[in-house]
Amino acid sequence: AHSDTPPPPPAAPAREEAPDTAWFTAARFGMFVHWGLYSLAARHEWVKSRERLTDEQYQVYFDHFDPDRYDPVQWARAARAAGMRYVVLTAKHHDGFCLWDTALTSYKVTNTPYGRDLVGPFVEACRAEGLKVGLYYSLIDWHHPSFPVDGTHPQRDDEEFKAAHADRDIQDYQRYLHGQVRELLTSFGRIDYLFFDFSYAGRSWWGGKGPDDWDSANLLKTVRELQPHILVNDRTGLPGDFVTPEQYQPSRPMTAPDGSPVLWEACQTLNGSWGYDRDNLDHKSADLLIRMLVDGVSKGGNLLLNVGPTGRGELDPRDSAALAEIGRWTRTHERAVRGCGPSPYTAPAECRYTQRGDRLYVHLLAWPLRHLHLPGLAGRVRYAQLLHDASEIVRVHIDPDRPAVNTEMGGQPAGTLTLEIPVRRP
Ligand code: FUL
Repeated sequence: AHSDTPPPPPAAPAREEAPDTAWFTAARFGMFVHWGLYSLAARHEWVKSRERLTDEQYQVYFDHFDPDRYDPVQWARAARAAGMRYVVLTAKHHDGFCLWDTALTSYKVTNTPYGRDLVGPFVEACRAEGLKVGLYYSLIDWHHPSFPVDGTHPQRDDEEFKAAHADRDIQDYQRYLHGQVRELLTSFGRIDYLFFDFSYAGRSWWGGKGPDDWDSANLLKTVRELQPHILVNDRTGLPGDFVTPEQYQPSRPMTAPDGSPVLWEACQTLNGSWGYDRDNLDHKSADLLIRMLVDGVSKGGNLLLNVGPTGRGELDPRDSAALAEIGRWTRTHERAVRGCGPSPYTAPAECRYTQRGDRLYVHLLAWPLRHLHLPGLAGRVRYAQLLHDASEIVRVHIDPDRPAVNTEMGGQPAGTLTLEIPVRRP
C-alpha cells in the first residue's frame, strides 16, 4: 500500500560469534568419557600421582595400549539410548597421553601398539548419532618436561619440590598447550564443547597462578576464533560459558558473584572414579542417578555423567547397565527433562518441579503419599496425569481452606513418580 516505504533493512547477520547455548540447556544430559593409559592400570585416573609412579613405571601402559574393542558408535548409541545428547571425551588427561595424532609430542596413541587416532572416529560416531561433540583437555600435564609438577608429586604446596622444579619454563608448556588446543579445534571439524581442567578462581592446582600460567586469556581468544559457537567451561581460571560443580549437587540454582544466573553442569562419576576402576564396588544406583538429573534440571543445570571404558575400549558392563536402566526411565520421562528448566512455583517437600512452557512436572522423590499439596497452584491446574502412562489423576480438588491442589494417588510402579500438569499462566 505504501509504495514509497523503503524496503526493510536486510536482516542482521546471524551472530555466529556467539557461543551456542541453546542446545546445551535443552539437552540437560550428557556423557563424560574418561579414557586413556590409566584405564589399563584400572585403579583411578590419578594412579600415576597417587602411587607416585615414575615415568618408567607408567610406561608399561603406553607399551600395552591396544584397545582392540574400541567402537565409538556403540558408546554413542548407549549415550543416546540413555537420553544423553552430548558426549565429552578426554583427549588428554593429566598424565599427558594424547588420544589423537598430535604433531607436538610423541606421547600419543599413534605410537602405541594400537597405532591409530581415537578422536576422529569418536567425533564421527557422535555426529552420526546426532549427539553434540565435546572434548576434555587437561591443562595439567605430568609428562611434559616444562610442566612445573610431575606425576610422582602429589603435594600441591611442597616448597622443596617447587624449588627443585623452579627452572621449568612454563612459557614453553604454554606454547605446547595452546598448540594442542589449536590442533584439536582444527582437525576434527565442528567441536561444540570444551572442558578444560583445571584451575579455579585464579589458582592452579599446585599453587601456581592459574590463568597466567596457562595464558588463559589468549587461550580462550584462540578457542573462540577457531570455533565461535563453542561452549567452554570455567576451569581455565577465567569465567567461561558454564560452571562445573564436580561430584555434588548445588543446593539452589547457581549464580555469578553479582547474583545473575549462570549456566551450570554437574559432572558426576558412577562410582567415585572417573577412569575405569576394576575393583570398585561403590556404584550409584540408577534411581539415585535419575534423582540427580531431575534435581539438577529443577535448578537449571545439566548432568554430565561419566563412564570409564576399559583398556580394550569397551564400556564397563556395570556402566552400561546403569545407562540402560536410566534409558528405560528416559523412554517415558524424557519430556520432563529435555528442554525443561526450573519452575516459578515452589515444590512441596520431597518433590522437584521442572517446567517447559505451560507443562509443570512434579517429580515425587519419596512416595507413595496419600495426598500431595501443591501450594500456589489453586485455580491453575487444567489437568493432571501420571507421566509414565498418561493415566489421569482423578481426584484433583481445591481445598477452600488451603490455597493448594490436593491430589490423591493410588499405588504406582517403583521409582521416581512424575506428574504432568498443564498449568494456566498466573
Ligand atoms: C578433576 C580431575 O582431576 C579428575 O581426574 C576428573 O577429570 C574430573 C572431571 O576433574 O578435576
